Amino acid sequence: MITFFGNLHEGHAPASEFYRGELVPCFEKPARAHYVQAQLALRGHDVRTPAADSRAVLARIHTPRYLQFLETAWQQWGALDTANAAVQPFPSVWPVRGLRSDVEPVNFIAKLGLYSMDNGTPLVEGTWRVIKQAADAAAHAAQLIGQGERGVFCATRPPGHHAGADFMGGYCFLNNAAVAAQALRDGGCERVAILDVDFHHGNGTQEIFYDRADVLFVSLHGDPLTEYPFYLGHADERGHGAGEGFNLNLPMPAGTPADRWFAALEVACERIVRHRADALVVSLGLDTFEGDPISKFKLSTADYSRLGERLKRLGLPAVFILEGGYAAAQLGVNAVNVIDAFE
Ligand code: OKP
Ligand code: ZN
Repeated sequence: MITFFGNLHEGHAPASEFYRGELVPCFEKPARAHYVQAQLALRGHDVRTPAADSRAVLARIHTPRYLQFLETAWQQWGALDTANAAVQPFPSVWPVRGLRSDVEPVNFIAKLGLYSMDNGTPLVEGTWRVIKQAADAAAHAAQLIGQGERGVFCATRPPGHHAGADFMGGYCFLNNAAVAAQALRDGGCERVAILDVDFHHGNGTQEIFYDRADVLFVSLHGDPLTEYPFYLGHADERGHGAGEGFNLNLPMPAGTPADRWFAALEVACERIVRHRADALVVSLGLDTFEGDPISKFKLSTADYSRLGERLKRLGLPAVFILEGGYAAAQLGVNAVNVIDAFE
């Protein structure tokens, strides 16, 4: 399968993130991409560097002030103090209910809070270049589908599905799946379906398409009552206005085994078929794996082949976007199992 690999990805390598109130090494680390790259090479895939420019489609997904902030954030942080070059900025205050988010503060940490849903999305000097290349890959993949390709895999990091129109969160900055879906629409697809199989609900993708009927969003994930992102992803979120009925959440409890997960996948596939989509975007998180250090489903390595086979039977051209998956040493095998079975 044609795959896009972000050769700049090592430029986004934050040292630490908050976990249970302490700073720990980041789970979302460059080694994840190294393992995927190695497995793609081993199995003879056509690995390319993205060459499209996603800027126009990014402007249709994210707000101007959020894009402006992301692109200049590190420079703004560094301009405050020469010592900041060696310090990761984290937000510490957020405009929750009753506070104003229409006025952008001048204070950098306050701006970071305005554009964040959590303190779990570390930003470093190289972040913009890396996330822009991942979005470029998503846009390029959609172009290739428009030219008749059956499947394209974006083996990029960091993930994107928690990023909303104007905020980062959950290691995500730019919503690559949304970029792919919008680029497919702009390239002539009348209806697009997004299937998000990451363990965590894709709150950003849901939000971006919530009032639209042209892009169906379907997600299988850990129940937000107990799992990140906590504040979105319930079964009663069905879409709004013209988009009513075009959002389907299938939350499942922690500990969900493979047979129950595949039963939910059937429900998801039935809804996608009913949408009569021209193309599919798969938010391919592999953190449903039984060995994942931060997630709680029980899929095995062989189950990822089963997933790829089931998606193949939908008969739709598909863009696969790498999302989560933190058992790094197994990530390559699990991800490429999906891709190989789909082919
Ligand atoms: C991103 B993706 C707190 C640790 C938990 C939230 C998990 C983000 C998962 N710093 N962070 O959906 O795989
Ligand atoms: Zn995840």
